[in-house]
Amino acid sequence: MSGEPQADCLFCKIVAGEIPATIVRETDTTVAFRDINPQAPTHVLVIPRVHYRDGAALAAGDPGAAADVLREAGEVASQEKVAESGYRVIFNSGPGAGQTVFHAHAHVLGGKDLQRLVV
Ligand code: D5M
Repeated sequence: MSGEPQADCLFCKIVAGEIPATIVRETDTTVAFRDINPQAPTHVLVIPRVHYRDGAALAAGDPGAAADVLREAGEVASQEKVAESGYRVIFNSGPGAGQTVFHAHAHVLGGKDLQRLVV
């Protein structure tokens, strides 16, 4: 559990503006930016400004921010014009699931057939 910025966290640095990112949307509680290694024509990460290690920890520690991340995932899909054709929202949780950055983030993927996509 946390909530506080972590000095060694890449996504906390993006929130703080210390590392550049291609930001597509921002709110008081979230930042959405393009994934550096896109797996689909639309591949945006939505992160809470607060630091929690994964989506479940975020929901437990700050349920409002977790809801904001999910709402923003939908807003990103609309803005990217993939909401109608269908899109996927993924939270990887733990190294065994492929999580590499331990600041909660939702992958928003769309713009191609996603049925066999793994990120
Ligand atoms: O997803 C972590 C994702 O974060 C992975 O798809 C690459 C992306 N990433 C890593 N560094 C950056 C920067 N600097 N900008 C944008 N995207 C980045 P995971 O679910 O942890 O595997």
